[in-house]
Amino acid sequence: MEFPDFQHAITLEGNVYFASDFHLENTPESRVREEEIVRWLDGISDHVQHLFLLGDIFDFWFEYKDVVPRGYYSFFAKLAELKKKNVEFYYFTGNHDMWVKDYFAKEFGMRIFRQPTPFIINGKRCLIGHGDGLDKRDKGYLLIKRIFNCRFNIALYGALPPRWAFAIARACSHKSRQSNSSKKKKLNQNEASVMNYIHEYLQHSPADYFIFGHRHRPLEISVNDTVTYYNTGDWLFHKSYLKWTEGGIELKGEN
Ligand SMILES: [Mn+2]
Repeated sequence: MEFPDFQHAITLEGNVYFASDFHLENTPESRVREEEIVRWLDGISDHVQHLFLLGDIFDFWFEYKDVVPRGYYSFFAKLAELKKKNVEFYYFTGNHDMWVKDYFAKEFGMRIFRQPTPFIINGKRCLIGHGDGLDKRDKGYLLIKRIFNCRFNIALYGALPPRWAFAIARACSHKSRQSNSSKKKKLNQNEASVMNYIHEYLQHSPADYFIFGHRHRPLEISVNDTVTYYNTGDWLFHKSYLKWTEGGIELKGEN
């Protein structure tokens, strides 16, 4: 398990927003969700300077050399508009969109991150990530993640006709969501593993804030007197996000 420290942290200042787990897909329900997200982005467009997308933005994403998945036109149009206003984007890939390659970097100038990464934001040390695979005891998941991240395997998958590739992905994604929603015990275990990671991290390096997604629960947890763990929640149920402006940090959304 790696504990990246703040020696080479990326430093930024200003109005910063964080959101995750939109789980956009090519369905009517997702279109409704997409419009809600676009309205939210529209509402913050006059003062947002940095936008962090903390993963699982798409329920499944796979980009081919000449082709990207259908849909998401309004979302992309809004991102393009924000880019024109010089908003900086930071895209952390999640377990559902780990196969993001260079499309978002090239089209929207996004910086892509695949691991928890240290930032110094408005003077505070923040460790930011999607938040999956933080439990080193979860060997099964970490192995699957390694297999899926292997370049050769990605190339093999890319050789499948898109119709098969997306059918397989849809089946896997729905299965994983079913097992996640039915096992409350697992949810609490996941919470404990995030807290374990944070405590271990703090033994290695000081930090002020830990900001993750993935859990689909908006959370603000005091780790101790000076350290806080925020979870951005999701847009399937909570429409939640983290807002960091001159007034401080606020977790917004439907709880
Ligand atoms: Mn996730």
